Amino acid sequence: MAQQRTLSIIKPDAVGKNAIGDIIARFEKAGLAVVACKMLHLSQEKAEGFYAEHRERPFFNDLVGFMTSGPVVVQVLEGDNAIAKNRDLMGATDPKKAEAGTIRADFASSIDANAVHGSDSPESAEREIDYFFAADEICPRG
Ligand code: RTP
Ligand code: MG
Repeated sequence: MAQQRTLSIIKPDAVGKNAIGDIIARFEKAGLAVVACKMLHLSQEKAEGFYAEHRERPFFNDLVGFMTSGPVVVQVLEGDNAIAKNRDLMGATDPKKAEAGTIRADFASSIDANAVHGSDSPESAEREIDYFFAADEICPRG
């Protein structure tokens, strides 16, 4: 599988637990490289635009409220099969269903406060990376 990029967000609950380093270590140990990274506090507009595909879902307002409740760390991860690999490391959306040893099993508190986001397809990865990063903010490892 060719090198791929994916967007990862460490959500406000995990930032609040001081787990940024532990979570990034899991990506790096699994062979994913951080090629872009920034910390920011999302505005309501930025969070709504990011999750626009969920706009009609009943949990949308709670999701936006949670994602704007504190700072997040947004990263581009690069590596072999990065999109699926990141989703495997994250575990299921609901931490009660997440496999032992996954990031959500270890750091998430609930389906809302679930520690991390990861792009779910090559199309989402491209859109989400462009949503947060300019081309000159990404530093490929070559
Ligand atoms: P994410 O987009 O954050 O990586 O999570 P995901 O792909 O695993 O889940 P997705 O279906 O895209 O949902 C986005 C976020 O919305 C919240 N959610 N709440 N209450 C609910 O039934 C429910 N379903 C989803 C979660 O915080 C999820 O991460
Ligand atoms: Mg999703």
